[in-house]
Amino acid sequence: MTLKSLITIYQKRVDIALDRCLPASTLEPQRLHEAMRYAVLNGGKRVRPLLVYLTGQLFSVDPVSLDIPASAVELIHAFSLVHDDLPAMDDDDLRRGKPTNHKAFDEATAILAGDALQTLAFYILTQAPAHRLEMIEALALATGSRGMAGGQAIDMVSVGQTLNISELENMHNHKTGMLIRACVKLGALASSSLEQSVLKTLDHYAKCIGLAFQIQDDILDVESDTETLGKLQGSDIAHNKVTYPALLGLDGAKNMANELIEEAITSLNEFDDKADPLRWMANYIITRQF
Ligand code: GRG
Repeated sequence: MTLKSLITIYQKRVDIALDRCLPASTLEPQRLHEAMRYAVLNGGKRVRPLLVYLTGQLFSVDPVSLDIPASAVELIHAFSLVHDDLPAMDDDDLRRGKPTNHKAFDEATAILAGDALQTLAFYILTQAPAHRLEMIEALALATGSRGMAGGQAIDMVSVGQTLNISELENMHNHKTGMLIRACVKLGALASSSLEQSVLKTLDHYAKCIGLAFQIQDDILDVESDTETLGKLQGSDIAHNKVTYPALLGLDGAKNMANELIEEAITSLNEFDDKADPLRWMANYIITRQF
C-alpha cells in the first residue's frame, strides 16, 4: 500500500459515510439541507478523516467503526470553513474552487448550514460504536472557545497587530491544531484497549503535524496560485494576517515545518511498520500542493 492508494480508499469511504449522514436535499427545509451538502460534498482533501482512519489502522480497528468519527471531524471542519468565509469573518468568495456557501446561497443560510453541520457532528458521534462520550468530549473541547473558536477569536483581534512567534503558534495551535489533535485522538479511542502513554505519544505527533499543516498553508498562500488552491491566493496578505513566512521568511518557515515533521516522525519510534501511514501522512502535510 502507498499513501496515495490509502488516500483514495479513505477519501471515497468517508464521502460515502458523509453522504449517508447528511439529510437529503429533497427533505424540508430543502435550501438549508442543500447548503449543508454543498459545504461538505464538494471535494476537499479529507485530511482530518484520513487521520482518524490511519490512527485507527495503527490499532487494527475495523474501518466500519471509524466511519462515524471520521465523518464527525469533517463535518466540524466544513462548518468552520463556511463560517470562516462569512462576510463577518474573512469575507471570501472562493472555497474548494467554487463560490463560498454564502455566495452560492445567502448569508443567513450559510450561518444556519454551519450551525447545523456542527450539531450533526455531535449527533452522529452519539451513535459511535465505542467510547462515544470520550469522543464527544474531545471533539467539543477541540471545537469550542478553548479550541478552534478560541483560535479564531485570537485571529480576529490579531489582524493588523504584530504577533511574535509564540503568539502566532498559540493562535494556530487553537485554530487548526486542536481539531487535528482530536482526529488522532478519535481514531485511537476507537480501539478497545488503549494506554494513556500511547495517547500522549500520538498527541505529540498530532500537535507537531497540526502546526506544520498551518505553516504549509501559509507557505502555499505565498507560493501557489488561486486555481491550484481553490481559494484566493495571497489572501493572508490581503487580510493583513500575521503568517509564518512574514515572521520567519519563506526559508525559515520551510525549515520550521520540516523540523516539526521530523519531530512528529521521531515521536512514532515506539511503533512498528503499522505506523508507516502516519509517517507518510506527516511528510504529505508539508509536500502537499494545495
Ligand atoms: C464558531 C465554534 C465556531 C467556530 C468557527 C470560523 C472559525 C470559528 C474557525 C476557523 C477555523 C479555520 C477555518 C481554520 C483554518 C484551517 C485550515 C488551514 C483550513 C484549510 O484546511 P484544508 O487545507 O482544506 O484541509 P480542505 O478544503 O482540503 O478541506
